[in-house]
Parts: sequence; structure tokens; C-alpha cells
Amino acid sequence: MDDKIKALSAPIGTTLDRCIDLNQDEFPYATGDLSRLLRDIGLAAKILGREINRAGLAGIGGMAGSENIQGEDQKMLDVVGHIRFVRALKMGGQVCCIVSEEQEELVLTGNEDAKYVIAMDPLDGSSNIEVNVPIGTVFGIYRRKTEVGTSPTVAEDALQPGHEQVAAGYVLFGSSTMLVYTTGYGVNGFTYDPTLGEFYLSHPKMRFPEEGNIYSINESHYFKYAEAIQQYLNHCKQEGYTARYIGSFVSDFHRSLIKGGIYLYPATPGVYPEGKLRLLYECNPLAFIAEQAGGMAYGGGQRIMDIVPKDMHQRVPLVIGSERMVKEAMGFLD
Ligand code: FBP
Repeated sequence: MDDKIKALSAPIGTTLDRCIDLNQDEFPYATGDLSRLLRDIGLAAKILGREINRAGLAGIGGMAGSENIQGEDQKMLDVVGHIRFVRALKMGGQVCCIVSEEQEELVLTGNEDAKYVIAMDPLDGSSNIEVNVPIGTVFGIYRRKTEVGTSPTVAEDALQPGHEQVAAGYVLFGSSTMLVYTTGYGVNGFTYDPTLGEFYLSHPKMRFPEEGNIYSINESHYFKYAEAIQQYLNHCKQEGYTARYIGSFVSDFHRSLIKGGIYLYPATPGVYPEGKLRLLYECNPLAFIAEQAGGMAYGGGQRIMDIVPKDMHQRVPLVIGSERMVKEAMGFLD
């Protein structure tokens, strides 16, 4: 066969939709609903990705003039991300309620017959939007606890520990757009091909490399951190580890997953006494990914996914990354 024809007809790869179909029998309750929900997330990610790429041209890289529940100034894209995902999930019909960083109350979708609950950070790392540094979306999916057909509640449906997640993942809006997720059977990464409008499987069965020597933490808080953290950071320097900190959790986590490494956001007295990152829609989803990729995630001396949430927007200290590096850090912290 002519080489040109061979090259032009080479297989492009496995699409996200095809992968979801192929792996559907992995889902304990396989009825297609979770598959449809993952597709809805893929669609919302494509749309938000377009808005992010055009933000500078559309003049939507700035402030929204409103605050979220944490009193943080919302960026326009924070609000756009929230609206885009909530609309896609409402229309998709698979989610009965949504916990979102950008809304204080539980979002009731009106889909009372839906079986799933989603906790999400529509746009993580938003302090990096106008400086064109990678940002992301984080999501964790749970089965509802209340009766299908009834109105979901915060106490039963939203405040579930991370080990109840049936799926979790993130979208990374970086030099390329990637969707990385797990349903409890390993971690797969998909890269978006804008010329075809499809996510293609580019990183099958992702695992943390055994070895890693990159540590990621906001060291400007060094003197505020507990002595144990200071000692661990001194150790990282003595060991010749490399420091990297993008300041958007999804990006720092993704780098650790690819190259090996550890990310920490400890309790920071005077700034974030409980830690900065939110348990339900930042820590739990990436903890599920981390464990499925051979890594670990701890907070307050406890496995992150065993923490029983008290509040939808509660913050927790976090140590997450390669198993060897997290164990080493826990050795200092414990
Ligand atoms: P949001 O942008 O979603 O609020 O996320 C919090 C976050 O931006 C993380 O992505 C990032 O790792 C961290 O805060 C950076 O915090 P700091 O600027 O205090 O180091």
C-alpha cells in the first residue's frame, strides 16, 4: 500500500466515548447512566476549554465582581465554568444534585430520578487565568444515598466520604487539554484533538513513577508552617529534591503523576488554619486518582478518603503524590 495512503489512513486512536463503552461492564451498576454522565462531563469540558482558549480575545479573563462561599473574588471564568457544567449536568439528566465551589448551597438539578451526585471545582487554579498558566476542573462522582425520586439532601447525599466515590477525575487546560479519570479500575488520560472535537486515549493505565524527587508547596508560608513541615522541607533540600509550584493544584498534581512527586498544602496558621484545599471537590477526587495510580493522599494524619465530611466546603490539610515520597513526608509529620 502507498506510504501516503498508509499514513493518511492510520488509526487515530480510541475516543473517550468508545473507551467508556468498552469499559462499561467495569461499573458495578452498569446501566449506561455513569457512561452518559462521563460523556456530559466531556462535553462541558470541551465547551469550557473553548471559552478558556478565547478568554483573552473575549475579555473574560478578569473578575466577575462577585465572591464565592469562601469569600474569594470570583473570576468571570469561575462563574462561566460553573454555569457550563451545571447546565450540561442538568440537561444530561444523570445527576440529582451538585456540590460546587462556586455556589454555597447544594445545586438541585431537578433530576430527582437521577442516581448520581457530583462534587466539583469548575475552575481550579483560577488565580492563574489571566497569566495563561494551566488551570483545571476537578470532579468526584457518588451514588446518591436518598431514595431515587425524592429530593436529595446535603447530609445524606453531599457529605459522603471519598471512599464512596464511584468515579473521579480532572480536566487540565494546559498546552493541550486532557481529561484524566478513574472508575476504580485504574486511571486513563485522554488528550483533546480540537481538529476533530474529540478526546483520544493518550495515557492508558497511568501510574506514578516509583521514583520521584519533585516537591510542590507554597514555600512563602515556610515560617508559618508547623516545625515538622519545616523539617520535611529542609530534608527535601538536603536530599537535592527539585522544587516546582505552579499554584494550580490540578497542574501540580498532574506533573507529579507523570514525573513522580509530592504536593503539600498543610495547615497554615494565620492564613489557612485548616489547610486551603476543599475536601469534597479538590482533595477527594484527586485522592481517588492518586490511589488508583499507586500513590497516596493524607490529611491531618488520616487517609483523605476516610475523612467524614462535616461541611460541603470544608478545607483539610493535604499531602498527595508518589507513595514513597508521601510515606517519607508522613514520617516527619506523624
Ligand atoms: P481555587 O483556585 O479553585 O480556589 O484552588 C485553590 C488553589 O488555587 C489551588 O489550585 C492551588 O494549588 C492553591 O490554591 C494555590 O494557593 P496559594 O496561592 O495559597 O499557594
